[in-house]
Amino acid sequence: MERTFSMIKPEGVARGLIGAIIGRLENKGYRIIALKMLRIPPELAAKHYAEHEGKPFYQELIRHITSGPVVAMVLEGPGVIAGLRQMMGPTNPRDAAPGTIRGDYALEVDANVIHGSDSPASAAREIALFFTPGELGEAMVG
Ligand code: DAT
Ligand code: MG
Repeated sequence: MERTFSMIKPEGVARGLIGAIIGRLENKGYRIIALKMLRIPPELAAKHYAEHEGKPFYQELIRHITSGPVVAMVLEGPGVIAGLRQMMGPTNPRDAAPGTIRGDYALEVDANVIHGSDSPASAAREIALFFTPGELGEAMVG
């Protein structure tokens, strides 16, 4: 069964959108197999967004994602990696259609309320950054 990593960003938490966003994901049929609220430390933010290092928006991206608590989760379901990206809508909420999460809840690219892994490799990498095997319900070795 496919898994992906998702995160409600600080502005989504601050605006009280946790329930609305998670409700959509559960209504779709995706299963939440791990969930936590945390304030992301700068080192973890840098690892999570390593692909964007050096881009003009990188410093602001790190400042923003570490600015307040996020809700990080692992979702499971058939086709969940691409399916979540479809539910999120495009990166820039101005391009996102009504009915998508970014289309319904966001206005600007630097505050687009939700993250979702963009590929199987990203999903595996990001899940491992945020969750231990034990937190994923997997057997612990030793
Ligand atoms: P996505 O979050 O849709 O996977 P991404 O990986 O290209 O998009 O970028 C990561 C985040 O960086 C994105 O959610 C918001 C921010 N970002 C991307 N492009 C940006 C830009 N041109 N200006 C400001 N922030 C940007
Ligand atoms: Mg991305």
